[in-house]
Amino acid sequence: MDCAGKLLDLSRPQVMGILNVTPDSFSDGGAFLAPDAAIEQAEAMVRAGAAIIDVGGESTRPGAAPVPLQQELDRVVPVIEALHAELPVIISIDTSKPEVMRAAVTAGAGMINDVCALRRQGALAAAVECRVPVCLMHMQGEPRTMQQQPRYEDVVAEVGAFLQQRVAACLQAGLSREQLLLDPGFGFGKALRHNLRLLRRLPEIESLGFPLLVGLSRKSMIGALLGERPVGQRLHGSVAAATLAAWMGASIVRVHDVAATVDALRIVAALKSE
Ligand code: YH5
Repeated sequence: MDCAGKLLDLSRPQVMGILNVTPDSFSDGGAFLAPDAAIEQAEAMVRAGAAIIDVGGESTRPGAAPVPLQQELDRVVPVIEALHAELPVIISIDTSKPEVMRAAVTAGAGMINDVCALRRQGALAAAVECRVPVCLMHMQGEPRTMQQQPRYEDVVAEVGAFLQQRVAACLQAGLSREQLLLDPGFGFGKALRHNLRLLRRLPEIESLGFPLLVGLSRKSMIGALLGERPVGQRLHGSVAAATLAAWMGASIVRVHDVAATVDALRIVAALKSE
């Protein structure tokens, strides 16, 4: 897959490292220190084998408040410019705002990761202009309230139908098929049973015919399965989940713990090519 001139090898499962550029993630004072700390963290992830760095300036955690446009731009653009200048890695921009997509791609981003699947006003047009791969993710509801009462008749069918609709809207708007990745959106308006069913039946989402990206790292699903384990103690569960997701067909796993996940996916790749 061509990510603004950098090639992403999807013949084996790849790791996307999470780089949060929110105040709580680099809270050692002045905002202008953030790029340095962020670049150091990204460098470590690249050394550990990440193929993509996902830069996000808006928290999409359950209950999180929206971030104003200028603030999101101020957070992510300097970091992307610095990463682009210093690291030979694909940079993904985690945003739902069309203005941030444009600014990020201009600054060097080679992928758009949108948890709203380009449903925001102007996002489809922005993605068409950007000419980089786009990950379309499923979410039921909106971040502030999505975990209050998730409901599905058949979660796999409904997530699949939603993603298919978004693919159709993207093709209609002028995006190319080769540009799209799909993501079932673990934890985004889903109870534990929904997340488990989606993971178990990931091959049905894969059968839509697009590379899959999945994010399970440190999520509450892992905490719940380990007896309400706090977020700092979810490494092993997260690596197990990433391993299974790759085995079930995920092309890219979005994770906090890159080194451990890269090792695990090397085992998956060996088994898949047997
Ligand atoms: C995703 O799945 N997730 S942000 C709550 C947690 C831990 C982690 C401690 N962006 C995804 O990572 N983009 C996020 O509890 C994403 N797929 C894609 N494509 C949420 C997150 C997290 C939330």
